Amino acid sequence: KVGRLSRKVDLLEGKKAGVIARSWNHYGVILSGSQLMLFKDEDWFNSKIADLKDPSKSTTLSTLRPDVLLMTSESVALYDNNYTKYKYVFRLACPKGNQYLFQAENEDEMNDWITKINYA
Ligand code: I3P
Repeated sequence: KVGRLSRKVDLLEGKKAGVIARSWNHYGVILSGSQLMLFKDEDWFNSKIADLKDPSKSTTLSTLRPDVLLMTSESVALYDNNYTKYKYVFRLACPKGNQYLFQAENEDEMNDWITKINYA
């Protein structure tokens, strides 16, 4: 799945993350199997997504270097109804106690990310 998400870091190893990590950042996102790849530069991201679809380019997924790489196989994505500030936000809880909040573009997208992350 390819799309766009904003993310903030909520917990690091079970402890409230510092103020810098808590701010929201926008990313272009690829979920490939259980790899969640986050890319900061949207223009670069869009051009690479176009290249991936173009057989005359030799771009492959494994050549892309994400700014953030999260392995989701042992993680759980869930809707968090305690978080009410923004809509379409879900929580990703990772095994070592890191937790992230992700904001999707709409409700369908949020549900699709949750499903695909959990079943990947
Ligand atoms: C954070 C920023 C985030 C906010 C977070 C702030 O400050 O305002 O939007 O999260 O609150 O710490 P900064 O811009 O200085 O990084 P929410 O949008 O989720 O409220 P938090 O510390 O309560 O997570």
